[in-house]
Amino acid sequence: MAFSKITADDAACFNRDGFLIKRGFFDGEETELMQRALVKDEGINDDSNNMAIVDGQGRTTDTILWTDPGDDLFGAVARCARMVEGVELALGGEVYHYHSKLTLKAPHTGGAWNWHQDYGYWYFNGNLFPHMLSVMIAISETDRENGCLQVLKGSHHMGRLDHMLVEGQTTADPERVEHAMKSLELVYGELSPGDGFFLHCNTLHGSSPNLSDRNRNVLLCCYNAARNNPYMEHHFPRYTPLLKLPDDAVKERGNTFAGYNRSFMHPGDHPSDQVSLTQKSDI
Ligand SMILES: O=C(O)CCC(=O)C(=O)O
Repeated sequence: MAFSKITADDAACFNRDGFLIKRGFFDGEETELMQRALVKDEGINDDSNNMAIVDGQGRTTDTILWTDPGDDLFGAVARCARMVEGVELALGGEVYHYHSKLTLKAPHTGGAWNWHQDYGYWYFNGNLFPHMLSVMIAISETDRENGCLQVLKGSHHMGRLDHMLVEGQTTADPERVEHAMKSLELVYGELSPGDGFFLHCNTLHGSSPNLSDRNRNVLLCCYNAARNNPYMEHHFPRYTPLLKLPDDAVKERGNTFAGYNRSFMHPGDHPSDQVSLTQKSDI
Protein backbone atom coordinates (compact mmCIF):
# COMPACT_ATOMS: atom_id res chain seq x y z
CA MET A 1 0.00 0.00 0.00
CA ALA A 2 1.33 3.43 -0.92
CA PHE A 3 1.66 5.95 1.86
CA SER A 4 1.93 9.70 1.48
CA LYS A 5 5.46 11.09 1.25
CA ILE A 6 7.03 14.51 1.67
CA THR A 7 8.88 15.41 -1.53
CA ALA A 8 11.83 17.71 -2.15
CA ASP A 9 9.33 20.24 -3.58
CA ASP A 10 7.27 20.03 -0.38
CA ALA A 11 10.40 20.67 1.68
CA ALA A 12 11.27 23.66 -0.51
CA CYS A 13 7.75 25.10 0.02
CA PHE A 14 8.11 24.55 3.75
CA ASN A 15 11.38 26.45 3.83
CA ARG A 16 10.04 29.25 1.63
CA ASP A 17 6.70 29.75 3.42
CA GLY A 18 7.45 28.51 6.93
CA PHE A 19 4.70 25.90 6.71
CA LEU A 20 3.34 23.17 4.48
CA ILE A 21 -0.09 21.60 4.38
CA LYS A 22 0.06 17.98 3.22
CA ARG A 23 -3.43 16.75 2.43
CA GLY A 24 -4.23 13.15 3.32
CA PHE A 25 -0.92 12.59 5.09
CA PHE A 26 -2.65 9.89 7.14
CA ASP A 27 -5.47 7.92 5.57
CA GLY A 28 -9.06 7.42 6.70
CA GLU A 29 -8.42 4.19 8.56
CA GLU A 30 -5.45 5.67 10.42
CA THR A 31 -7.43 8.77 11.32
CA GLU A 32 -10.34 6.73 12.65
CA LEU A 33 -7.90 4.83 14.85
CA MET A 34 -6.66 8.14 16.27
CA GLN A 35 -10.24 9.30 16.86
CA ARG A 36 -10.95 6.08 18.73
CA ALA A 37 -7.76 6.37 20.77
CA LEU A 38 -8.87 9.79 22.01
CA VAL A 39 -11.94 8.15 23.50
CA LYS A 40 -10.39 4.90 24.73
CA ASP A 41 -6.98 5.89 26.09
CA GLU A 42 -7.37 6.29 29.84
CA GLY A 43 -4.15 8.26 30.32
CA ILE A 44 -5.28 10.87 27.84
CA ASN A 45 -8.66 11.15 29.48
CA ASP A 46 -7.33 11.54 33.01
CA ASP A 47 -7.68 15.20 34.00
CA SER A 48 -4.50 15.07 36.05
CA ASN A 49 -2.56 14.74 32.75
CA ASN A 50 -4.20 17.80 31.24
CA MET A 51 -2.03 20.94 31.07
CA ALA A 52 -5.07 23.00 30.09
CA ILE A 53 -4.14 26.26 28.35
CA VAL A 54 -6.48 29.08 29.30
CA ASP A 55 -7.11 32.13 27.12
CA GLY A 56 -8.01 35.71 28.04
CA GLN A 57 -11.74 34.88 27.99
CA GLY A 58 -11.36 31.91 30.31
CA ARG A 59 -11.78 29.36 27.52
CA THR A 60 -9.56 26.29 27.65
CA THR A 61 -7.61 24.06 25.29
CA ASP A 62 -7.14 20.62 26.84
CA THR A 63 -3.45 19.92 26.31
CA ILE A 64 -1.94 16.51 26.93
CA LEU A 65 1.81 16.38 26.38
CA TRP A 66 4.43 13.62 26.55
CA THR A 67 8.12 13.45 25.73
CA ASP A 68 8.99 9.82 24.90
CA PRO A 69 7.09 9.01 21.68
CA GLY A 70 6.34 5.51 22.96
CA ASP A 71 5.26 2.32 21.24
CA ASP A 72 1.54 2.78 20.88
CA LEU A 73 -0.60 4.25 18.11
CA PHE A 74 0.44 7.86 18.71
CA GLY A 75 4.07 6.73 19.06
CA ALA A 76 3.80 5.06 15.66
CA VAL A 77 2.41 8.28 14.16
CA ALA A 78 5.38 10.25 15.54
CA ARG A 79 7.94 7.59 14.51
CA CYS A 80 6.63 6.34 11.15
CA ALA A 81 8.81 6.69 8.08
CA ARG A 82 6.70 9.25 6.22
CA MET A 83 6.74 11.53 9.27
CA VAL A 84 10.39 11.19 10.26
CA GLU A 85 11.74 11.25 6.71
CA GLY A 86 9.51 14.22 5.86
CA VAL A 87 10.73 16.18 8.86
CA GLU A 88 14.34 15.24 8.04
CA LEU A 89 13.91 16.54 4.52
CA ALA A 90 12.40 19.77 5.81
CA LEU A 91 15.08 20.33 8.46
CA GLY A 92 17.98 19.02 6.37
CA GLY A 93 19.31 16.15 8.48
CA GLU A 94 18.66 13.65 11.25
CA VAL A 95 15.97 14.62 13.76
CA TYR A 96 14.77 13.39 17.13
CA HIS A 97 11.42 13.53 18.90
CA TYR A 98 11.14 16.60 21.12
CA HIS A 99 7.61 15.94 22.35
CA SER A 100 4.09 15.22 21.19
CA LYS A 101 0.88 16.76 22.39
CA LEU A 102 -2.83 16.69 21.82
CA THR A 103 -4.60 20.03 21.76
CA LEU A 104 -8.33 19.50 22.12
CA LYS A 105 -10.87 22.29 21.84
CA ALA A 106 -14.32 21.34 23.04
CA PRO A 107 -17.40 22.92 21.42
CA HIS A 108 -17.95 26.52 22.63
CA THR A 109 -15.45 26.26 25.50
CA GLY A 110 -12.26 25.52 23.51
CA GLY A 111 -9.88 28.45 23.79
CA ALA A 112 -7.72 30.73 21.66
CA TRP A 113 -3.92 30.76 21.36
CA ASN A 114 -2.29 34.16 21.07
CA TRP A 115 0.18 34.79 18.25
CA HIS A 116 3.53 33.24 19.06
CA GLN A 117 6.50 31.35 17.68
CA ASP A 118 7.40 28.00 19.21
CA TYR A 119 11.05 29.02 19.16
CA GLY A 120 9.99 32.04 21.23
CA TYR A 121 10.11 29.65 24.19
CA TRP A 122 12.06 26.60 22.94
CA TYR A 123 14.99 29.02 22.62
CA PHE A 124 15.12 29.09 26.42
CA ASN A 125 15.57 25.32 26.53
CA GLY A 126 19.15 25.57 25.26
CA ASN A 127 18.39 25.15 21.55
CA LEU A 128 20.94 27.29 19.72
CA PHE A 129 19.32 27.15 16.29
CA PRO A 130 15.72 27.21 15.06
CA HIS A 131 16.15 23.81 13.42
CA MET A 132 12.88 22.63 14.92
CA LEU A 133 9.37 22.07 13.71
CA SER A 134 5.96 20.67 14.58
CA VAL A 135 3.63 18.57 12.50
CA MET A 136 -0.03 19.05 13.33
CA ILE A 137 -2.17 16.08 12.36
CA ALA A 138 -5.87 16.82 12.19
CA ILE A 139 -7.93 14.23 14.06
CA SER A 140 -11.17 16.16 13.53
CA GLU A 141 -12.08 18.76 10.92
CA THR A 142 -10.38 22.06 11.74
CA ASP A 143 -11.82 25.25 10.30
CA ARG A 144 -12.30 28.93 11.07
CA GLU A 145 -15.40 28.28 13.14
CA ASN A 146 -13.86 25.69 15.47
CA GLY A 147 -10.50 27.40 15.95
CA CYS A 148 -8.12 26.07 13.30
CA LEU A 149 -4.46 27.08 13.31
CA GLN A 150 -3.64 30.41 11.64
CA VAL A 151 -0.19 31.32 10.36
CA LEU A 152 1.53 34.34 8.86
CA LYS A 153 3.12 33.07 5.69
CA GLY A 154 6.86 33.71 5.54
CA SER A 155 7.05 35.08 9.10
CA HIS A 156 9.80 32.58 9.99
CA HIS A 157 12.13 34.83 7.97
CA MET A 158 11.70 37.51 10.66
CA GLY A 159 13.76 35.43 13.09
CA ARG A 160 12.85 34.96 16.73
CA LEU A 161 10.74 37.77 18.20
CA ASP A 162 10.59 38.82 21.82
CA HIS A 163 7.74 37.19 23.68
CA MET A 164 5.83 38.53 26.64
CA LEU A 165 2.87 37.70 28.82
CA VAL A 166 -0.43 38.85 27.36
CA GLU A 167 -3.61 37.72 29.13
CA GLY A 168 -1.65 34.92 30.75
CA GLN A 169 -0.21 33.49 27.53
CA THR A 170 3.32 33.77 26.19
CA THR A 171 2.78 35.98 23.16
CA ALA A 172 4.99 37.38 20.42
CA ASP A 173 5.55 41.14 20.69
CA PRO A 174 2.09 42.45 19.70
CA GLU A 175 3.52 45.55 17.99
CA ARG A 176 5.68 43.41 15.68
CA VAL A 177 2.78 41.06 15.00
CA GLU A 178 0.52 43.97 14.12
CA HIS A 179 3.03 45.27 11.57
CA ALA A 180 3.81 41.79 10.21
CA MET A 181 0.09 41.35 9.57
CA LYS A 182 0.14 44.31 7.20
CA SER A 183 2.65 42.72 4.85
CA LEU A 184 2.33 38.97 5.31
CA GLU A 185 -0.51 36.76 4.17
CA LEU A 186 -2.70 35.28 6.90
CA VAL A 187 -3.38 31.61 6.13
CA TYR A 188 -6.08 29.57 7.87
CA GLY A 189 -5.04 25.97 8.32
CA GLU A 190 -8.41 24.43 7.52
CA LEU A 191 -7.76 20.71 7.66
CA SER A 192 -9.64 17.48 7.14
CA PRO A 193 -8.90 14.52 9.38
CA GLY A 194 -5.54 13.04 8.38
CA ASP A 195 -4.11 16.23 6.87
CA GLY A 196 -0.64 17.21 8.10
CA PHE A 197 0.41 20.81 8.79
CA PHE A 198 4.20 21.23 8.99
CA LEU A 199 5.09 24.34 10.96
CA HIS A 200 8.52 25.96 11.23
CA CYS A 201 9.36 26.91 14.83
CA ASN A 202 9.76 30.59 13.92
CA THR A 203 6.48 30.84 12.02
CA LEU A 204 4.03 33.15 13.77
CA HIS A 205 0.87 31.26 14.57
CA GLY A 206 -2.17 31.28 16.80
CA SER A 207 -5.75 30.10 16.80
CA SER A 208 -9.24 31.34 17.68
CA PRO A 209 -11.69 29.84 20.15
CA ASN A 210 -13.97 27.01 19.16
CA LEU A 211 -17.31 28.72 18.61
CA SER A 212 -18.87 25.71 16.91
CA ASP A 213 -20.87 22.70 18.07
CA ARG A 214 -18.00 20.42 17.03
CA ASN A 215 -14.74 19.30 18.62
CA ARG A 216 -11.46 20.57 17.22
CA ASN A 217 -8.89 17.89 17.96
CA VAL A 218 -5.31 17.69 16.71
CA LEU A 219 -2.06 15.89 17.49
CA LEU A 220 1.17 17.89 17.32
CA CYS A 221 4.47 16.01 16.98
CA CYS A 222 7.49 18.25 17.57
CA TYR A 223 11.04 17.50 16.44
CA ASN A 224 14.50 18.93 16.87
CA ALA A 225 17.47 18.46 14.54
CA ALA A 226 20.05 16.06 15.98
CA ARG A 227 22.72 18.67 15.17
CA ASN A 228 20.85 21.13 17.41
CA ASN A 229 21.27 19.12 20.60
CA PRO A 230 20.32 21.53 23.45
CA TYR A 231 23.32 22.69 25.42
CA MET A 232 21.58 22.12 28.73
CA GLU A 233 19.28 19.64 30.42
CA HIS A 234 15.67 20.73 30.30
CA HIS A 235 12.20 19.33 30.62
CA PHE A 236 12.32 18.27 26.98
CA PRO A 237 14.78 15.62 25.85
CA ARG A 238 18.23 16.28 24.56
CA TYR A 239 19.29 14.27 21.52
CA THR A 240 17.87 10.76 21.79
CA PRO A 241 18.02 8.56 18.67
CA LEU A 242 14.57 8.18 17.17
CA LEU A 243 13.69 4.60 16.33
CA LYS A 244 11.88 4.92 13.03
CA LEU A 245 9.02 2.53 12.23
CA PRO A 246 7.59 1.45 8.88
CA ASP A 247 4.53 3.36 7.72
CA ASP A 248 2.19 0.43 8.26
CA ALA A 249 3.04 0.46 12.00
CA VAL A 250 0.30 3.07 12.50
CA LYS A 251 -2.39 0.57 11.55
CA GLU A 252 -0.60 -2.30 13.27
CA ARG A 253 -0.58 -0.39 16.55
CA GLY A 254 -4.05 1.00 16.03
CA ASN A 255 -5.40 -0.77 19.10
CA THR A 256 -2.40 -0.18 21.34
CA PHE A 257 -2.79 2.66 23.81
CA ALA A 258 -0.02 3.70 26.17
CA GLY A 259 -2.53 4.79 28.80
CA TYR A 260 -0.69 5.83 31.94
CA ASN A 261 2.66 4.58 30.61
CA ARG A 262 3.38 7.80 28.76
CA SER A 263 6.02 10.27 29.90
CA PHE A 264 3.32 12.88 30.56
CA MET A 265 4.18 16.39 31.55
CA HIS A 266 1.92 17.81 34.24
CA PRO A 267 1.05 21.38 35.08
CA GLY A 268 3.61 22.65 37.55
CA ASP A 269 6.05 19.78 36.89
CA HIS A 270 8.61 22.15 35.51
CA PRO A 271 8.85 25.59 37.05
CA SER A 272 9.96 27.64 34.11
CA ASP A 273 13.64 28.49 34.08
CA GLN A 274 13.17 31.27 31.60
CA VAL A 275 11.39 34.50 32.24
CA SER A 276 8.76 32.58 34.19
CA LEU A 277 6.26 33.47 31.59
CA THR A 278 3.29 31.14 31.97
CA GLN A 279 2.27 27.58 31.74
CA LYS A 280 2.78 28.17 28.01
CA SER A 281 6.51 28.63 28.52
CA ASP A 282 6.62 25.00 29.54
CA ILE A 283 5.25 23.73 26.27
O1 LIG B 1 -3.81 23.91 18.99
C1 LIG B 1 -3.77 25.07 18.66
O2 LIG B 1 -4.75 25.68 18.19
C2 LIG B 1 -2.51 25.88 18.77
C3 LIG B 1 -1.36 25.10 19.28
C4 LIG B 1 -0.11 25.92 19.30
O3 LIG B 1 -0.06 27.01 18.81
C5 LIG B 1 1.10 25.40 19.91
O4 LIG B 1 1.07 24.28 20.44
O5 LIG B 1 2.13 26.09 19.89
